[in-house]
Amino acid sequence: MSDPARVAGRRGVIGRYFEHLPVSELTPVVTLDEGDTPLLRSERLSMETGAEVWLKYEGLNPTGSFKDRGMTLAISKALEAESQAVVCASTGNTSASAAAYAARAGVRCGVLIPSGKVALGKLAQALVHGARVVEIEGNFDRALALTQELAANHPVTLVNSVNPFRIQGQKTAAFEIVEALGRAPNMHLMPVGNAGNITSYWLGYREATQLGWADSTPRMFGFQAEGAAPIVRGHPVDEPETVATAIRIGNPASWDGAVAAARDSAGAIEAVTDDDIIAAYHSLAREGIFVELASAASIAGLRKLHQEGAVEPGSMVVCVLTGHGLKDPDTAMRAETPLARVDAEVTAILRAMDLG
Ligand code: AN7
Repeated sequence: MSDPARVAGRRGVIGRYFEHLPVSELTPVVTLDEGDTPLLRSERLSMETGAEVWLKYEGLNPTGSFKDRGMTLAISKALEAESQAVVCASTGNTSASAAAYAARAGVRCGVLIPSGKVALGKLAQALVHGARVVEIEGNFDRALALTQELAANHPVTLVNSVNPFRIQGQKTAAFEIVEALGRAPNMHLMPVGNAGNITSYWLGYREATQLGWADSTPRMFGFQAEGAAPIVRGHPVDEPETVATAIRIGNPASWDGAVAAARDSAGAIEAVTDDDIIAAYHSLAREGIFVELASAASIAGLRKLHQEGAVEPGSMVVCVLTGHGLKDPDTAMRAETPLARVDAEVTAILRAMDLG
């Protein structure tokens, strides 16, 4: 089969990092041209912390989250293995991405989600791409256990990040950061849910040094929400709770990967409060950057480390913004500036706009 990704000039993460991923000429590449996302400098956060703060805006992937980097690989490999169907459990973004890439590949997709805890945009994506979406009364951890059980006994491919191809695909974000900066940052900050992504970044940064693209690796800092912080507590949390539903996870599958990343890089896994996550969400929005709540955990974490005196002045810091704000319109509609309704008349309109 021809490889349309490379014919089109090496686009998508498989096209651009072909030599560094477990693919061959025989792999049918399923891509939506994911990756190559912006690395934005934040003047505000740089001023606030005294560091040089860069934001890896993963919300600009095709389905609006970082999951696409891993999903292009997981679905391509599923197709290579002639799988007819894929399944996943999800807090939302994995299901949106799996549904889109499965549709692209022409394979069936089944999704298991915790009832009432998936943001509207993510659910809409899974449905519109034709996935069979099933809700359970139970959290993500239960859904993942059930999906793993199901995949072990039926001819379907599991595309959660326990699938090693997901981790491989997601490491490409670290490659892009090193390319954009010409070096590795001093500190790398990100949200942690099921802990696949921090495992991926740590792999990517280490490979970047082995390849000679960088001569150091960053200290890795992962942030869980206070009410869903099993790694910080040192034991699984039976009933995780947080406004950041994407990371409402009590027993992360890649727990060991997260611990190793923090330990081996002299970093840490820490918790941030829902209030601090919400504050960070609004301050990013006021800087023109729209993310979902879970992504704002990176910025809440940056502020926490800064307050603890752990951010060196002048050091280079990358914060990952994992998902787009449009994923969760319900949260956005509770914004600080409410919608105004006035008579169709210029004076009243100006007054309502604070302009007259
Ligand atoms: C926006 O979609 O687990 O630590 O099922 O959607 O790699 O799990 C999503 C996780 C961070 C945490 N930010 O990443 C799912 C799911 C956003 C996310 C995370 C998720 P991991």
